[in-house]
Amino acid sequence: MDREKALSIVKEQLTERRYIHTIGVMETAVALAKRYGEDEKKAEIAAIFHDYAKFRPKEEMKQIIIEQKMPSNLLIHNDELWHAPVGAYLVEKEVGITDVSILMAIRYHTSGRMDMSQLEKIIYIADYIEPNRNFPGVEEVRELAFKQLDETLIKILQNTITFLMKKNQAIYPETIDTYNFFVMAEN
Ligand code: DGI
Ligand code: FE
Ligand code: FE
Ligand code: FE
Repeated sequence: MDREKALSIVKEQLTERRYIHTIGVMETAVALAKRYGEDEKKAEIAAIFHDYAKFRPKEEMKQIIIEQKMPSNLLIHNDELWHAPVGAYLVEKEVGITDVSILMAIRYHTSGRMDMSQLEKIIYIADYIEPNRNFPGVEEVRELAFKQLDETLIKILQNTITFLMKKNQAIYPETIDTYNFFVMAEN
């Protein structure tokens, strides 16, 4: 699918602000793909569709999680986690994307997972550092992203986990597993 077609499909699913974020993720993901020799076309499509399900009604997402036998612990955790696996499912079903590596990058863009592929890392990182993001510390992560992917992942996971803990929020086990996996691999 070409970029313009993909963008026109996703635009209908998103708010203006989220669509602008999506363009930022797309440009960043393609730049990272170039830097690391990843498939640029796959990075582009995965980035364009990564937040496809962001604005689906919670009830619809909940039903898909149950019917499709997705991990049931999603339902006891923050509903902000749901749009990633549900998005992967809907992008296949409604848009007809069948490339498993692209669907995995969408599915794991929020929690990450142990032993992520390079494409999954690129989408996870691009989502965090795209130009419209302005969290404290994002500039440092932007620089690191073009030097070393795994160190960048660890930094983002540290920031995310710390941020959630400060807000007294639960940490999804897969987020912790991802953090542990990459920290242990480094040391
Ligand atoms: O969809 P985006 O806003 O572009 O970004 P995202 O999909 O990476 O994250 C969506 C939200 O999920 C974000 O507000 C933080 C939250 N989140 C990420 N990891 C965890 C989490 N929330 C909880 N409770 N636990 C997590 O491990
Ligand atoms: Fe997201
Ligand atoms: Fe993210
Ligand atoms: Fe996003």
